[in-house]
Amino acid sequence: MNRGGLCIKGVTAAELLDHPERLTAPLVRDRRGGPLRVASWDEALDRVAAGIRDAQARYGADAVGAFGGGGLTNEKAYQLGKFVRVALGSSQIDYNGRFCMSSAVAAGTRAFGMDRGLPFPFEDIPLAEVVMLVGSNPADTMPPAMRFFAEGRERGARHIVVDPRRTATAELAQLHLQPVPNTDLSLAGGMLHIAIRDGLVDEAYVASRTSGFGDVRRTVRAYWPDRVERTTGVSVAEMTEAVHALAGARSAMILTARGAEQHADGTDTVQAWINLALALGLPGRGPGSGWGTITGQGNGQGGREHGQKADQLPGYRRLADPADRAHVAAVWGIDPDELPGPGVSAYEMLDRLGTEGGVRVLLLAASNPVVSAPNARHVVERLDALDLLVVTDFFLSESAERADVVLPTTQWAEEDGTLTNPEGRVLLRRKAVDPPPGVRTDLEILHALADRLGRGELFPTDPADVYAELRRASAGGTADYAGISYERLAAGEQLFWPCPDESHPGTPRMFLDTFPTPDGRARFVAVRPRAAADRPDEEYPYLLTTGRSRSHYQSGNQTRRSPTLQAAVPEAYAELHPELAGALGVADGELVRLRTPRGSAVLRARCTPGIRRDTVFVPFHWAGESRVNVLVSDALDPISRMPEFKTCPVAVEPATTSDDRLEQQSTANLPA
Ligand SMILES: Nc1nc2c(c(=O)[nH]1)N[C@H]1C(S)=C(S)[C@@H](COP(=O)(O)OP(=O)(O)OC[C@H]3O[C@@H](n4cnc5c(=O)[nH]c(N)nc54)[C@H](O)[C@@H]3O)O[C@H]1N2
Ligand SMILES: Nc1nc2c(c(=O)[nH]1)N[C@H]1C(S)=C(S)[C@@H](COP(=O)(O)OP(=O)(O)OC[C@H]3O[C@@H](n4cnc5c(=O)[nH]c(N)nc54)[C@H](O)[C@@H]3O)O[C@H]1N2
Ligand SMILES: [Mo]
Repeated sequence: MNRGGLCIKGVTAAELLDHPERLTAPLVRDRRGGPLRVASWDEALDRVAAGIRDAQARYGADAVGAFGGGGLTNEKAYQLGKFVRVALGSSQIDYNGRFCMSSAVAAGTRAFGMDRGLPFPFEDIPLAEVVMLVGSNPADTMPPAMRFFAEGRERGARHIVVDPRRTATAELAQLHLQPVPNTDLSLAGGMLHIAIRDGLVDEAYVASRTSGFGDVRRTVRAYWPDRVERTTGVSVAEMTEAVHALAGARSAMILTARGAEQHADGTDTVQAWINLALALGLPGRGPGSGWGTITGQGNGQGGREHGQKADQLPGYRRLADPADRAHVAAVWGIDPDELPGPGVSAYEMLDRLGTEGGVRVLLLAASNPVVSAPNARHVVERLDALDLLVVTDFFLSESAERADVVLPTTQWAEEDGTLTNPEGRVLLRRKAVDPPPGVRTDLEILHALADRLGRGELFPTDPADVYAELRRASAGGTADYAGISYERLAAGEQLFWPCPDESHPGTPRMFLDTFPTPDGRARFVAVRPRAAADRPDEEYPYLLTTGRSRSHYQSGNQTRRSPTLQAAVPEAYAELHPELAGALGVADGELVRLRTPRGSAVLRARCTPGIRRDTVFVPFHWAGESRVNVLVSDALDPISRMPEFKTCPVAVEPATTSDDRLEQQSTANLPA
């Protein structure tokens, strides 16, 4: 897939396999506030099982929950979902994908009847005469995919980037639209208004393949281009140029990523871009055309298909659907009535930890919410209110530091498993090295816990066995893996789901003839901008947006331990326009303090003329004093439950007092 190309994080990932801070024995804490100490596996697992039994006896099955991650293999994500429903009998599970592409999932499902990040292969990108990337910076966040864009440009493709910053991706594009953060919905509406006004709508496609355009046509009448220009900061000329380019091309795509999606109106914002794509007749037109979302984590796609999500069963089946429940219960060998109903979303679960009706014992695997969840100070308070926090990780993350029990697990090179990439292509990752002694796989840990809860026989530990079961559980579902075997993958077949049987070639391109909606048509949905929960005012005059740095990954628990990556980008920073910095009296390289009503953070100022004057950008990879999620609002999208990671009003000032030193980026903290 990557033809040997890796990003810098991939190149350096092996530095972490035998890292001195690697966890190699379970840790337990005897009392809150006390130190973590080394324990035997039996002691640690017994402690967890006793905590589970105790909480469930006192408060009911839903008092125990799990929080997973899109970094888990398909096998582990599947097993975690099954563990919570079957071994715990609890409805309380969700995962960090809720913070990732959930708005695109919700919008894609609403519009097309199903969600697969890219309904076409990466290989189609060079076939697009025009590509519009909205809130997506793959030059930093998916460098191996850049060759597809480069190939397109070599063939003469035009690329348009919509981003409040002039990113490395925008540098490569022919056109860069630089909107005020959180105004994409208006921008897409303004562009659709122009498309209708200028007769660019593909009327035949709209008539034969879609429903609901009438409502949308009426709604976007109100998006006068000059009004949209005032809201978004993108000129009428730029909007016109962009929409004419998309409409005039024989093949064109609109791709969104987190910049468009991580908003409290993220679902409607993605829908607004899908509405534009549908009006121009792009989805299902053929190779090189369509709408897609560029998924993030290593298994961001597969991790969202097999039951880590609160309302979901494997294969994209739904917990609320009686036929889906019956199918999965039969594979699991249980009565469908034993399956709980849907639970609550990631932030809602975190928000209620330790409260009446909330989770009291939390199993956390493959996420570090102390750093990555919004309104992070509040999340820490909630984690500390638990009866028992159990964290499975290979390094002591900021979340693991607060745990009562820490269970050491294997890294990517130390076990087999499959991952599903943003195109729906299933990849088999083979074990390359043995794990350090003392470490267990996530599957072995789930088995040992299930065993203590009387259900061990339902939880195999060999990834091949788990995957075989996953194939049966997903058979006939939307994300159908039934025909994708380890053997076919090992033999080099390129397989995209759905793939219903072993003779099926898989499905690289979807929607060519029909959409999986009841009437086979894609749905337009009329959407309107909602007033943001908070707007800039005198106290908080600027807009904070957050995202990524090329050299660090997510909460930084892995990349802050890589000597090479630490040397490349040693500390947290805030990007500011030189004029804003000048007005504040801050020079490049000095410290600034950012404040919102939720907290404050201190960061190194990086002055760059590539960012809007009203916007400050901070990557979220750091802990301590520069943990930006302390500032971020927990307003949630009403449909996807995605938090508002990408904008909030912020105050910026020089950091001058003695307590403004950057806190040491502690990574050690291992118990003696
Ligand atoms: N180096 C690196 N690569 C990664 C990751 C990492 O942590 N580090 N994480 C992986 C994961 S899980 C994910 S989800 C992907 C994310 O990949 P991307 O979505 O490409 O990454 P982000 O930096 O979160 O956001 C993209 C861009 O959105 C812009 N933006 C901010 N606000 C707005 C807005 O209101 N509108 C628009 N149009 N744009 C806006 C930001 O300036 C930013 O350049 O990256 C993956 N790859
Ligand atoms: N402000 C702001 N916040 C954001 C975002 C943003 O753009 N801005 N982006 C959001 C997005 S898109 C995402 S995806 C999240 C990501 O944020 P997190 O969910 O915190 O992701 P990671 O830092 O990758 O955390 C994974 C943890 O699990 C461990 N781990 C890795 N693999 C495994 C495994 O196989 N098993 C186990 N047991 N542990 C493992 C790692 O060591 C690490 O500690 O952050 C979200 N938070
Ligand atoms: Mo993500």
